[in-house]
Amino acid sequence: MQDGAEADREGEESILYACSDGLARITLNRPEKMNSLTAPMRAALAEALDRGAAEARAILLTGAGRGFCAGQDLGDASDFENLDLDRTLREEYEPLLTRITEAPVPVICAVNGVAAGAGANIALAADIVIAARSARFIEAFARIGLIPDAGGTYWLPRLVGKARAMGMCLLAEPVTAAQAAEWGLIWDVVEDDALEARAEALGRRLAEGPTLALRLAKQALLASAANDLETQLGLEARLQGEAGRSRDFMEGVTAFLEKRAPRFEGR
Ligand code: LHQ
Repeated sequence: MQDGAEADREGEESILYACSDGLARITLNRPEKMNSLTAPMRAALAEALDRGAAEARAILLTGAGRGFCAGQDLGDASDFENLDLDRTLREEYEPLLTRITEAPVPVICAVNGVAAGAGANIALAADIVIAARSARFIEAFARIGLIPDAGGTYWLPRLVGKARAMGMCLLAEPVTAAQAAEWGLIWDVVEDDALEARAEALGRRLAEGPTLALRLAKQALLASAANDLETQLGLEARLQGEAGRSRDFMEGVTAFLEKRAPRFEGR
């Protein structure tokens, strides 16, 4: 059994965090196990997401090595006597997923290799997902007698429709990055050796963006799943009212009229 300090160390080593020029880079770093998630790693990831939300204007999440994330560490989940998946999901996965969707800054996920199980669904929770051509998305749960979790049953039908969501979940076959982009599961696919540069460029661009407006846009888009048109139009009006009072809106219009690039401050 691990003591607290040991778990903290394991968490710190398995999640790398760096922040510069308003962009927080978070790397899942347990490449020898395809960055599968242990409990200390989940805690460290939550902490890194909080740090990014507090000090950066965009967050970039990726994985070290040849995989993005293979979901739950199945070694950790083999103590069947003491396993309480309901609790693990509510207390350890849900906070990660809501930290991503509710982050006040855009979250980009650069899927550098296979994304399986909860690893695939953590990626899909991000605002912009790009993947290396060799990456694969596997809703692997049925292979081990589980249902898709970590938000998969929420995002998949919304992103790709019922037929593809059912196929992905019931057959648990890999979906290629190219297929994922074609289906609208992700934003784009790029060549393997171009992923890092493309992700950095997107991250920097978003970090220089009108952060407040991006946050409100994200809020409106995410709310639409549960709203009727009238409610959504009301929400848009309220949030646009807020965006319209920002310095960045003034700067955006001024820059347009002066035919120059805007210098957004994020407020
Ligand atoms: C792993 C893992 C892994 C441990 C690769 N764990 N070691 C579940 C339960 C609890 C609560 C909440 O929710 C969940 C949600 C889930 O996420 S369930 C789904 C868990 N994930 C999977 O079922 C995927 C399991 N992994 C695979 O199917 C394959 O490893 C993939 C397709 C990801 C990669 O295949 P390969 O490229 O052939 O690599 P590999 O299988 O050789 O893996 C490399 C190493 O990583 C290997 O270790 P070893 O010591 O033998 O070299 C694997 O055992 C290890 N690894 N995934 N999830």
